[in-house]
Amino acid sequence: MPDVIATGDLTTGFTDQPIPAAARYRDAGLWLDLPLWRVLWDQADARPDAPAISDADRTLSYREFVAAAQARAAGFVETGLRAGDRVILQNQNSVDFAINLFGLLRAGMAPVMTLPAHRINEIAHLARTAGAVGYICHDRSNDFDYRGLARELSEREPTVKSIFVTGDPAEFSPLPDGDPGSLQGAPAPDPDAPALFLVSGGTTGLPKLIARTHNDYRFNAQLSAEIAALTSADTYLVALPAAHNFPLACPGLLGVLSVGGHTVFTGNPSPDNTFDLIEKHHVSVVALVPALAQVWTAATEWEPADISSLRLLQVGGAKLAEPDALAANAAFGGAVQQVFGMAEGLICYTRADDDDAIVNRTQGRPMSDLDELRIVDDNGADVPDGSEGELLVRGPYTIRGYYRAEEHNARSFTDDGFYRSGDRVRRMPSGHLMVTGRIKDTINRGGENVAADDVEENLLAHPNIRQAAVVGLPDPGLGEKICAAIVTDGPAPDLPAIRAFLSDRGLATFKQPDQLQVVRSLPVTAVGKIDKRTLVAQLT
Ligand code: OOB
Repeated sequence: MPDVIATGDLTTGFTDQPIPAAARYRDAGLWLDLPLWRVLWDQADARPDAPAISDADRTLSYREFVAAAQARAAGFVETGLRAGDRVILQNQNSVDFAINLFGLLRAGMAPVMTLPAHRINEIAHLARTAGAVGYICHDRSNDFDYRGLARELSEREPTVKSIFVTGDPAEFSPLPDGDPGSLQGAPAPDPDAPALFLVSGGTTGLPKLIARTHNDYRFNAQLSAEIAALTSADTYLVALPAAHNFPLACPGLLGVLSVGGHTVFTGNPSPDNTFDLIEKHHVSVVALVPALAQVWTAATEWEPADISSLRLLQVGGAKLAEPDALAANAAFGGAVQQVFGMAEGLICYTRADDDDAIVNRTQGRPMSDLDELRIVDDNGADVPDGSEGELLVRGPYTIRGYYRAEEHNARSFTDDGFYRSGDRVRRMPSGHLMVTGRIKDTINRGGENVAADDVEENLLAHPNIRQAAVVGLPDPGLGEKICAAIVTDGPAPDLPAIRAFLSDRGLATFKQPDQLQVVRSLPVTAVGKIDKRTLVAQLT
């Protein structure tokens, strides 16, 4: 594979579905062979004046949304970006996010869907791997100046030449709007090529790029919408970071657009804000991580807003404990749907007609009949139903390889194309899965997956740290908190010093240790590897 991929080249380093599998998905009517942007355009013809997207500042109808995305697409083309170019999108939850996303899609450019909490280390790595030529961000938000990040990015990755900033752009460009005429004559994208890139939760250091095609991602959104029984009467609240697969397409923004519903963005997921939004916009569907679901459940006791419009409370991203599921169902009138999903593809949902026990205890069953699941032991042999094993998956919307990551792919995929999820699960006779843990070494902190070795590598850069092991410890609010155990040479830094050090290195805030343990030595296994299981036992 070449080190540098040309602008406009979306297929170098992309692993597509084998021809027979693709034929099966197409024949079954799952793949529609349409550009992903059509999900919006089709509805705009049907209901031009219905509200499509809102944030605290404005609401756009379907007609207005299409016009804005079309102008943005033309603007991107007029500034010199080309179809097939990768562009890093790092926006807050907002109408601007949606316009930029659909502007890029409409112009045939592939957005790299980064989260507001990503910092220079992740952004630069993703930009380099994707061969990105553009970066889009807000000027500043939550006390962070993204223009500073943009400056560092353009120094580290000079190929990122087009930098657009929403708000005050300083030396960068404002978001461009152009004459939709510039889009005429552009060839339609190949529906089996990547439409956009999601970012992996990360298991081995820096995040990986997950190319989702026009066909597979539309299917993902549309079947999710069907399972959620979405209609044009629904209003969906984006309370999680909008670029994450869950609020983006499970069913999220794309699923809601596919049925002509209304999507409301907020950057503040706390109940004192969101409950008022639910009342104001008659929100019917929302997606939360378990830690937030807990907070929302408690808030129903005291928040005065009328939230009776809420009919579906999706909870996923990390394991929802059964008592929390019960409490949430009690507080929200049985609205809970458990969602077990991954940016790599497979999504499992509990269904409206599932028994209460299934909804409260399991993480759902696969969305599509064409999802192929295997649950295997350490030797790769299938385990019987009811036994624990690693979940492997293949199917109509599950990737066959990370983008431009040959080494990872050799480890993360079987020879016959199953993705090794790293999740330890058990299958019920009904087909529902219970997620019991992880095989891979990641920490799920409030729904964000943090790779232990990413944090470890950065810790080891500290002059006084000799050894470092990062583990997740149970935490009532976050699910898991990040604990760093370190062996030091010389004076040991304290937690605030460590956090400042890691911030200076550009590590994302959500990856920073919550707890620091200075130890004399780390426990090791028989072959001398750090034994994290024992370490966790020692620390809890
Ligand atoms: C979602 O996607 P990612 O890519 O950020 O993280 C995927 C990983 C899974 O492999 C699993 O380890 C964990 O997050 N996970 C869960 C879970 N949902 C995700 N673990 C236990 N119980 C659950 N319900 O997190 C994601 C993508 C789409 C929809 C929902 C979540």
